[in-house]
Amino acid sequence: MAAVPKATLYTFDGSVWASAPRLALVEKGYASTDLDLKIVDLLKGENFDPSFLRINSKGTVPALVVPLLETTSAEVDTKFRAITDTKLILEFLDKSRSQNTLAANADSAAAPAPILAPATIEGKALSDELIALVHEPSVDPNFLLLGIRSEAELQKAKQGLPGTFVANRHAALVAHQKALENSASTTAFDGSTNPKSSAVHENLKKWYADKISSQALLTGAYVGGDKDAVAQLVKLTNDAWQNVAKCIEKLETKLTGPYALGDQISLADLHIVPWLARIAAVAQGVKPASDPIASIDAVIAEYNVKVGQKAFSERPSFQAVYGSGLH
Ligand SMILES: N[C@@H](CCC(=O)N[C@@H](CS)C(=O)NCC(=O)O)C(=O)O
Repeated sequence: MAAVPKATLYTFDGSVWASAPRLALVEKGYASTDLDLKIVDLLKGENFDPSFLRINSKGTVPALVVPLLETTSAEVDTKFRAITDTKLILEFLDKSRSQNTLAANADSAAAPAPILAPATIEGKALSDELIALVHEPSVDPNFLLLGIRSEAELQKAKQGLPGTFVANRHAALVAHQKALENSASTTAFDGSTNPKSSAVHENLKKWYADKISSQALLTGAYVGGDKDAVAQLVKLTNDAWQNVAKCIEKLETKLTGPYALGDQISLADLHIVPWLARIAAVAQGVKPASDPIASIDAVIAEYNVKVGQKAFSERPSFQAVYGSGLH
């Protein structure tokens, strides 16, 4: 029997936003056989491989590749589409589990899944607002991981995970750029050039050049020993932490409690919890917490988030994603 086409979630354990669909899979009661998980090691810069960029041209996780229903029959080759935005991935996972559209062989006898989308127009407006708040570029949790509040912090960060991350990413980008420059992918066997592959080649070259320049500040500070870059990074990091404090204050006024929208967990929690977890992890100096639940509570207490996400830390989904430490 031909294998039934399944969705594939591209993920990485240390990723903030990939943690959101990982929480959702548990909350929705997906079985481990419902979809394939593929690890893209961000620490090694695997998200910059041309093979991954063909799946997600943004080069980010999470990415969910789903079979198109109209092509999941034996007669036609299955076509797939990629969903590359965390919010859309969660909405898709929420809808698919009750409708069993994620895999053609989804077990229709499985227990009904909770609906995570808010049921009312007001609920949806608040949910969208909360989700947008934690996805604001000014409180980017990935920047906070690599940010430094002082030169002394840079020396520490260089020795740890942030240093490895920045250096590996830069090395991967430069290696891909070099490989493209040296490759003759535009020339076919008969010596002619294929305009399509030549355009792909040019697009990729531009992608790597743009990405390298978007990382220039981090690379300059961590790898290049550039004093101006260090000073600028220190300023941006301190600004970002001010923004985090404001964001937490805003969350505090808007969260209903005990979950974001009230008594039931909803999509908004699955965005807020990974954001708070990263903030907590960075605030502790990026070391694995021996007790992740106590540490997230400590950050919430420090910022005086009254309702916070305390209730969430007792859930099996939280244990599955953060049981061995916040990230
Ligand atoms: N706006 C995107 C952001 C996703 C994102 O930034 N993912 C991070 C991991 S948490 C990533 O893949 N970073 C790799 C990179 O930017 O090179 C979303 O919400 O899905």
